[in-house]
Order: sequence, then C-alpha cells, then structure tokens
Amino acid sequence: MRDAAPKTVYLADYTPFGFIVDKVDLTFDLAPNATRVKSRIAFRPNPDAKDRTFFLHGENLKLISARIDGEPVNTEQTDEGLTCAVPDAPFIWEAEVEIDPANNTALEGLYMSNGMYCTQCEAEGFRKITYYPDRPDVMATFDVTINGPHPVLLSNGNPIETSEHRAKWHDPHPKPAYLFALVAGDLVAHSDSFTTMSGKHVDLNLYVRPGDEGKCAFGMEALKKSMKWDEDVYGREYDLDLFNIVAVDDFNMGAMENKGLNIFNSSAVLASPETSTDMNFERIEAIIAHEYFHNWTGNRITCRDWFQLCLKEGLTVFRDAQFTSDMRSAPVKRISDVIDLRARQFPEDQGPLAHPVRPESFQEINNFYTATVYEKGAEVIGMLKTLVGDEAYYKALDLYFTRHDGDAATIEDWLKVFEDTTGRYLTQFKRWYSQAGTPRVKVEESFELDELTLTLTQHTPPSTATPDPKPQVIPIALGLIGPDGTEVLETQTVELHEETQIFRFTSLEGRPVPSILRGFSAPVVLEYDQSDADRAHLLAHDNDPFNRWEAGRTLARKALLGIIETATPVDKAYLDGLRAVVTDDSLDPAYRALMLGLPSQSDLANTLHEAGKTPDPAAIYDATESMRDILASHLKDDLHALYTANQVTEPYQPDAEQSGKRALANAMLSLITRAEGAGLAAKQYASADNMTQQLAALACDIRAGQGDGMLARFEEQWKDDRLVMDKWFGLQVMEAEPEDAAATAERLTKHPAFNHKNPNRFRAVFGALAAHHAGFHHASGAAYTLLADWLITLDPLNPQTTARMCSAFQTWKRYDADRQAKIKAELTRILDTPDLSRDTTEMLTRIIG
Ligand code: 0A1
Ligand code: ZN
Repeated sequence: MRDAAPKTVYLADYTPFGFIVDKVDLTFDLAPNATRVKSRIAFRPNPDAKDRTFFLHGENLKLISARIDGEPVNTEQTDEGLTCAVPDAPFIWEAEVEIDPANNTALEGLYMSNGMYCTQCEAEGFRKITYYPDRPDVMATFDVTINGPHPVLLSNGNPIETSEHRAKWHDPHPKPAYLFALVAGDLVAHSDSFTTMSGKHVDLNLYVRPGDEGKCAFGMEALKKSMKWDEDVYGREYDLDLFNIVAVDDFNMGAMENKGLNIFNSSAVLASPETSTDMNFERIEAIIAHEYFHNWTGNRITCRDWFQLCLKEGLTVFRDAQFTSDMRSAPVKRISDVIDLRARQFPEDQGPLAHPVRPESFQEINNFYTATVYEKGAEVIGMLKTLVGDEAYYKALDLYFTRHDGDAATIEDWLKVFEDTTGRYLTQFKRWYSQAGTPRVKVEESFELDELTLTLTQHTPPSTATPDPKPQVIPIALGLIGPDGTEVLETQTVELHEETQIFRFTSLEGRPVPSILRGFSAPVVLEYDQSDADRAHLLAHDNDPFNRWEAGRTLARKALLGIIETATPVDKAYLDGLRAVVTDDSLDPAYRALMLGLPSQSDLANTLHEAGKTPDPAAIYDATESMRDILASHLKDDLHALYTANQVTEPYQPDAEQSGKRALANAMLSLITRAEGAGLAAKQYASADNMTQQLAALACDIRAGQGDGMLARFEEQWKDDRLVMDKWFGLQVMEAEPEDAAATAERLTKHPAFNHKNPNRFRAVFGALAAHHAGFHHASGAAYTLLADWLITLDPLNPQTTARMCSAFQTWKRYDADRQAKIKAELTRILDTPDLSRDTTEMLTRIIG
C-alpha cells in the first residue's frame, strides 16, 4: 500500500489562482522517447486573488531549462510541480521539458497509439506535458507549433501555417489546459463541410488510420446533424473555421471534447454495417453529438473547478439525450436511459461509492467521472426543465449562454439563471446537487365515492456521503387510467417537497388506476404496492409509453422473484398481457423488443437485498433462464411469424425503424433457439450482411452450445478488425455458463490478440466478466481472484482504467458471508500491492468502507 497519505481536495477550499495567463505558446519537437516541449507563457498578477504563490503543476517531466523574462531561474521541484520566485508584475515564463510519449501507458498527457501521437488532458493530464497551472479556471489563448516527420500535425483552433514536417495552430478562444490537444501521425481524412446558420463555412474532417476510411461516413453525418440540431434547438452556432475529429485505438474513455479537435476512442466513431451493430451506431451518433455539444456546454462555458464537473457533463448528457430522442424514438430512448441509470447509477448511489452530483471532496478526480455526475446530473436537469416548463427552460439557457460565455462557472451560476428567469427560489432544489443517495417515494392510495387520495412520502437512506438527508423537490408526473382503459386524467406534474404530501383527485366515475412517475420524471425508487391486476391494466392501456413498459417490467420482476423464492408459477394474466403487447403491430418494434427484456440479474439481487434477503446468484440465474423458457413456450405460436414479419428487405440502414425491426426479430431468434435449437440462427448467420444479425446469431449459437465452429469462423473472418474482435472476446464471456465464465475469461487472456494495455480489449474481457452476474459471483470465487490478479497487473500501467474496473466490486455487501469474505480478501490483496496508484487506492478504500 502507499505509505504517503493521499491528499484530499475539498470544494470548500477553492481559491482563485494568483496569476492570470494571457497567452500560451507551445513548441513540440516530436520524438517517441524524447519529445521536447518548449513553453512561453505570459503571466500577470490576478487582482482578485489573495494568495500569490507561483506553483505550476508538472508530473513525470524532465526539466531542461526555466527562465523568467529571459533570465534563468532557480526552481524548487516536487513530484507534483514546481515553484520559484516571480516578479510582482507581468512576466514571461519560458521552460523546456522532455517527455516520453512512447512509454506513456497511462494514456494521460501526450502518448502514442499505434505509432501516432495523441493527447488526453482532461482532467489533469496537461501537467504531464509541461509545467502549467493545470486547473480549469485558468484560461488562455494557445499558439502551438508542432515539428515532426508526420503527414498530419494537428492542434486546437485554426491552422496558420502548414509546411512539410511543421504546423502552426492558433486557437482564438481562451481555454483551460484540459481542452488542449495535439495529434500527429500517418492519418487519412474523411472530409466534408457545414454551413452555419449565419452562413459561415466550416471544414469538417474525420482523421483515421489508413484502412479505416470506409468507416467514417456515419460519424460525419452524425456530426452535421448535431451541428444543425444545436442551432435549431439551442441557437448555438459553431465558432471556428474547422472542426476535426481523430479516432485513436488506445483511449481510456469514449471521447474528448478538446476545442476544435475532438479525440475519439475508435469504438466511439468508426462504423460500418458489416462491422458495427445497430447499438454501436446509436451510441456513436450520441457520443459525436455529446462531444460536439460540449463546444458550448463545457468549452465556451467551462467549470470553475472539478467539483463543478456536472455543470458541463450533466447538461451535455441531457442535451445529447434530447438529440437522440429527436433523431430516433423518444420513448425507446427514455426507457433505455432508465435501464442504464438503474444498472449503473442506482448501485453507485446506494453503495459505498455514493457521492453527490456535485461531490465535495476527492483524492483523484478521474474517479469522479461517474454515472452520478453524468447520468444523475442529466436527470437533475430534466427535473428542472419539468419544474419550470419548456419555455422558461430555454429562456434560462439563453441567459446562461449570454451571461457566462467565456466563464469558468459554478452550479450556483447555473441555478441563478433559472432563478432570475423564473423568479422561483431553487434553494431546496439545490439539494439534488449536494445530497447523495436515491430518494424513495412511497405511494399510498385510497378511493372513496368519487375521490382518489394519493399520499406520497419521501425518504432518502443516509449514507457516509450524506448522513442526514433532507427532503428534496421531486416532480412526480402522473395520470389516471379509467376502468375501461381510457385516460381520465391527462399527465400532470405534482411537486413533492415535504416529507409527506396528500394529493386528491375528485369527480371520478369509478376507481381509476394511477399511473405514477410517468416518463420517469425523477430519479427515485417508487415504493408502490400496486396490485398485479392494476399493473396488468397499465400494461394493457397506459398511454404513457414509459409507464406501460414499467408496468410490464414490474410484473416480470415479481414473477422472477416468485420463481426464486417460492417456485411460484408465472401468472398467466401477465404472460397474456405481454403477448398482447409484443404482437401488437401498431406498436414500434423497438418498443416491443424492450418489453421482452427482463430485469437484470443484478437488479434482482438488489431487490432481494433491499427486502432484507441474501441474493443467491445461481438461483437468480436459474430463474431468469426458466423465465426465458416460459416466454419461449408462451409465445411459441408467434415466434416465427414475428421473426418473419420483422425481416428488413431494404438495404441496411442503421436508423430507428430498421434497428427496431432487427431488435425484435433477434429477440424472436433467441427464443426460437431456446425452443428449437440453433438451426435458424445458423441460417441467419450464413445470410447476414450486417453485424447486428451476425452477432445475434453467433450469441444464439454459443448459448445453444452448438460447437459447430461458428466462433472460429467468426474469428477467421474478423481477425484483422480490432473493434469486431473486441466483440468476439466479450461475447464468449457474456454467453458462458456461470461456472465457466472465469475460466473463459482466463483462457481469452492467453489468446495472442489479448492486450491488457489496450483499454477496449481489457474491458471486452473483464467488463463482460463483471457484467456476468452469476459468473462473476460464482461460489468458487474464481472470477474475483482473476479480476484482482489483472487489476494488480494493470495498475502500474494504467491506473485510470484499473480504478474504474474496481467498481465491479461495489455491491459486495449484498452477498453472503462466504462471498463477502472472498471479495474482501481480494480487495485487501490489491490494496496491499506496493506502489498502488492513487486512483485505485482511493476506489478500493471507499469500496471496502
Ligand atoms: N469529457 C469527456 C470524457 C472524458 C473524461 C475524462 C477523460 O480522461 C480522464 C477522458 C474523457 C466527455 O464527457 O466526453
Ligand atoms: Zn462529456
């Protein structure tokens, strides 16, 4: 374990930097092991700052020289940076440092990926490039010169000189260092252009490795759609002559919004029908939009400090979700987002890693790029929009953009624009930013004569992060469905702000069925003991598509718990209701496919845990398997008809309509394989002209245990395509029997194409293992040991990806004593590793609790 106690940073300790940076000039002389970086930075004293300590961040830098106003200076260096005496007046700092991009396996700062240079500076990577006040509230204009023998040399902003082996870039927009980017390599461009709403011409380029040119068209279209959408919906226009995107194979996250030079994990931008699934296409469209939208929400208006991360991330996730809803199906997007929120954010918010959307302390900021900051942060904005209404929301946003353009802003600034626009105080609402934990809302219902009474009570379980939670403002959208299935009360939003509130609905003809939390209007857990008959009524009639789906999901959860706990047969009324929806041709096939999805095994484990029971992963797995058999048998007369009716005959398009049909047909294929074996899957595999159908058929084949060599044929076909091979690696773990999951993952780590230094490949195997509930939690503990071994191996090379993967263990206290002991032993073993990174140390310490 590290002996030096890691330093904790507190929001409350914020003070401005003692100096203002007016201008940064950087010159890079690229060489794999000895890149020289010369910096020339104009500083002047900050009149708003009391503390004039001149401290520049710097890590893993070899300082060659340092000067102030042309004179050499003596500096004092630590592992974290440097200080020196400076004049009490404007001055020029000049330094030269040497760095080693070829050995930078952490993928932060300047590093190499397949022979190309690229950077990742968010959150604190710039300090690995040169000495600098690496904090988001220090903003400056950058001029960058790159010298290197590479055909493509890129940085932020607009090019001002390009000659052979040399390029100069000027970014006129002041920016924090985390938005700096540089790329150099043998790349090819897929180019296009966009004319903005004021008639400005913008060149667009998507740079990729030679050979990937055929995978650019979709990303480019997504970029143009995003640019147009941000103009139409938010009035935001692009502000440079050029917008570049670069795809890199080695990247810790999905993508990065560097000003004018977005850098993308190749999995988040490269796409073709043969190599990408419909889900890949949808994700790529969303990530391109997300990074582009950051140009206003993140870059033009950035964060004062990293505690304000949700200011840019929550808002940008919210905006990209709006975009996807507009481009595709709004209900399908909402349901998918809630599934994701419950799978990733709820366990975080309800376990040892719980933190507020705006955390108040951290040791390693990279550990706070979480589902809470991103996805719950977006939910909070959705609630704000619901509470103030659409018109006021867009008015407030206009004010935000005019008032704070060029600022490094805070959540207080953000809420103030809403207060100023609407006259409404948001003091209580702000608790959504400061309190951790998922509120639970209990619903009690009574009906007398013609009056329905709903009593809503909120309670947030205390956590280490928030030991004493207070009531929050919770918008609850609700409607009423009459006995004949028609809506007797259209959606209205009630506001819960006290602990308990009573809402009455009168003049009703007969008892209606309440449809509560429509559209999932708040990120809460609803505790509502609604009868199965009422839920079946909503499944059949609710005109709110989210709650119609939710009714089905709740019935499915109950049925599964019935199998697990008491071997209760599944209620026929539920199965008939589900069948009615799935076979209803008036409904969108994508929606019908979602209806067929079951609650995840982890979700079921959580439900049992919440009920004070100890989940048994093997029993949960078996129940899920039998439920699928039951569905296959109940739908047996429809399976082939639906499979056939949802075949797409037109040329492949990754749009919502075609994707929905393929999703439903593939759901049918999976059930058909269960009932009849993998014959149809083999046929689909043979005729598939796209990855969605090929991969679905392969999954069915593996599950059916066919042993017909399909996996080997797939590998032979795709061995040279790294993104497809990630799928090949992941699928084998995902589809393994629980007792084989760890052994399968271990076998795959011995495959010549396994490379733990590549985050995509590492995640393909270990992300899949962690997501295989019954496999990961198999009683042998083999998966715990295997993952721990690999985390120990990866940590010295890539702390960020190691630390993120630790969250696989965050739910450990749900399980029985034996599993808990096994997990704790592994967590302690990792923590005892000498020189463990700050990232991983912080995560494990929090998880162990
Ligand atoms: N800001 C990026 C995500 C990102 C965050 C951190 C990174 O390294 C620590 C890299 C990328 C986004 O939201 O897309
Ligand atoms: Zn983002």
